[in-house]
Amino acid sequence: MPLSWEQFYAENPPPSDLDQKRHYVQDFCQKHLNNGSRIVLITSGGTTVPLEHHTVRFVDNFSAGTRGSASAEYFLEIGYAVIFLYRLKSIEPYLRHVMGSRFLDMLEIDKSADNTSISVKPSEVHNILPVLTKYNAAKESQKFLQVGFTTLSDYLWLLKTICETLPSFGARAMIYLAAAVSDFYVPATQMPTHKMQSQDGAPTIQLDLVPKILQPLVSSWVPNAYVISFKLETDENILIKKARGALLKYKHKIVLANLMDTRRSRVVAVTPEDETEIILTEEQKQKGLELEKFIVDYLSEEHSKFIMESTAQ
Ligand code: 9Z3
Repeated sequence: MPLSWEQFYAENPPPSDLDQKRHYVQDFCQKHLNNGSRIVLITSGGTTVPLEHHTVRFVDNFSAGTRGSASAEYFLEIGYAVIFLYRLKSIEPYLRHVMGSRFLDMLEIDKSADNTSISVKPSEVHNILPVLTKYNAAKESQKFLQVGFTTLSDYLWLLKTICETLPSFGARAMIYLAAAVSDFYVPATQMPTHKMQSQDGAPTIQLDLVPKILQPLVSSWVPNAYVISFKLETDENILIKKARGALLKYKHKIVLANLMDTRRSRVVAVTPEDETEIILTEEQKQKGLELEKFIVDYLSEEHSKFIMESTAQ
C-alpha cells in the first residue's frame, strides 16, 4: 500500500529554502493578481529519487524539459504570467535556443580592442536576435518566475506550496503538469545515510509507490483552477484508456496523452467528452514550428471557455 499523501509530506522533509521560495512566489502572484492576468504553473523536467541521504547515487528519468520550456515561451507570448517549476540543469526557456557548445561558436573576440571585447558573430545575429528580443520582453513584463527542484520530494513540496498560493486566481489559474514525476521512491527511513559501499556487496533497493498527488491538488489545493496533466506511455494500446482512467479518477479538465517515441509530433487531448489530436506535420517541423505552440493555442482557447463558464455561474 502506498502512503497517503499526508503521510508522504510528514515523512519527507521540505527543502531547506522552502520559505524563501514561497515568498518569491507570493510576491509574484500578488503582482499579477490585480492586473487581471491569467497565470500558469508549468512543471518541467524529471525528478530524481536519491538512494542515499548524502546523495551520490540517484534514480533519474529521460525527461530533458523540452516540452515544459517550449510551452513556457508560448504561454508568455500570449500574455500568461508563468511560474516555471523545473528540474535544475534541465532545459530552460529562451536559453534552450543557444545551449551547449554551439553557444561559444556564436561568439567572437574583437581583436582590435585588446582581446577585451566579445561580440556575436554577424552570421549568428539572426539566430540570437529573436530569442533575445522575446527573452527581454518576458523579463520586462515581469511575468516569468523560475523555481528549481532536483529531488522528487523537493518537487512535491514546491508543487504543493505554489498551488497553495494560486486559489485567489480562481479559474484564471492553469496548472500544466509536464514534468516526468517518478512513481517510485526510497522512503527516507529506509535510505542509508552515507554512500553505499561496494565492499558490502550488491545492494537490494526496495522502491515504494509515490502517492498520487493529483488527487489533493485537484480536490483541495486549487479546486477552481484549470488543471491539465500529461499521460506518458510506451504502448499505444493502453494510452487513451490510461488517460481516460486518470480523468475519471482525478476529475481534472484535460489529460494530454503522449507516447514516448512520438511525443514531439503528436499528443491527444482527452476530455470527458472528447479526444482531440494535436499534430505537428513534417512540413511544419521543417519550417521550425513546434508542437508546443499548437498545444498552448488549444489550451488557451479551452481555458477561455472555462473562465467564461466559471464567471457565468
Ligand atoms: C509528459 O508526458 C511530457 O510530455 C514528457 C515531455 C515528459 C514526455 P520532454 O521533457 O518530455 O520534452 O523530453 N509528462 C508527464 C509524465 C508523467 O510523469 N506523467 C504521469 C503518468 O504518465 C502522470 S502525472 O502517469
